[in-house]
Amino acid sequence: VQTEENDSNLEEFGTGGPARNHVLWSEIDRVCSEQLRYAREGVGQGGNGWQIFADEGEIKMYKREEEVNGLVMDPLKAYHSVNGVTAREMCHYFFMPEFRNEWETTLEDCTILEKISSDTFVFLQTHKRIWPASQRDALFWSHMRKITDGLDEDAIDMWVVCNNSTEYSKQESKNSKCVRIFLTVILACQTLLPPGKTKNDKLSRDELTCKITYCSVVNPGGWAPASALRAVYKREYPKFLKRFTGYVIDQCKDNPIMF
Ligand code: 18C
Repeated sequence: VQTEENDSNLEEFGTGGPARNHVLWSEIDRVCSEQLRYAREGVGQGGNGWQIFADEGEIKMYKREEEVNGLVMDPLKAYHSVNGVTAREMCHYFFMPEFRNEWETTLEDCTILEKISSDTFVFLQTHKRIWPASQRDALFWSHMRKITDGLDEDAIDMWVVCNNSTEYSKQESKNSKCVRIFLTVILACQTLLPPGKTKNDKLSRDELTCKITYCSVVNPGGWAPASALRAVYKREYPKFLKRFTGYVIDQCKDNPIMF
């Protein structure tokens, strides 16, 4: 990961902090709230277009088949539940760029274009090429915050990371043949404890459960055959969720619990 701009703001995570004064802040705040509302909407009983496409243990992945001007833009909604980590830990490893290469299998290069604050960065990512399609890249802001209202009844805390494409930084692709994709992603995590326990109790990691909702919409930016694209995400999304959560569990297992 390369850093092109540095800023040493060290405010508390999830407060907005200095990011509040940034030109992107109103968009970041609005999109995070919208995405959180969207993540909380269920997938219903199949009547509203959500179809399950991956069902492996705790992982359930749903898509809605949508095309705009012939481009596949199927929204994805995935659920998972893992033991041994907190919501904050899960979001921390998703958000912090220094870990990304270790779990993100489609990544070729990740550059931090701007550190708006310690919980808000702008990234330019180049992804691996799938022959014969053009290589893709993405320019997006990423924001991590703590959520204090509307938690599930059994949850003790909630953290989210929201990623959303932006054109605010007119950064060109690193490779002139790259097609820019547009993404909107939310990772929403809640921590659950055994009945009667609180985070002030002495806890072991096997008493922690992290309930995850991951939603994404990726606009491929330029034409790609629908069947190939659907085959790619059917393979890549379950691979991502298993690998990422497994990575976080492994990183955290010998560390003190971070709420
Ligand atoms: O959310 C995830 N990661 C975050 C941090 O990186 C961030 C990034 C999201 C990028 C998602 C889009 C990546 C597209 C890359 C092209 C595919 C390369 C595959 C290479 C395989 C060897 O939010 C986790 C993201 C999990 C990504 C799953 C794959 C989604 C595929 C979407 C298809 C996009 C069009 C590609 C055109 C290919 C045509 C056949």
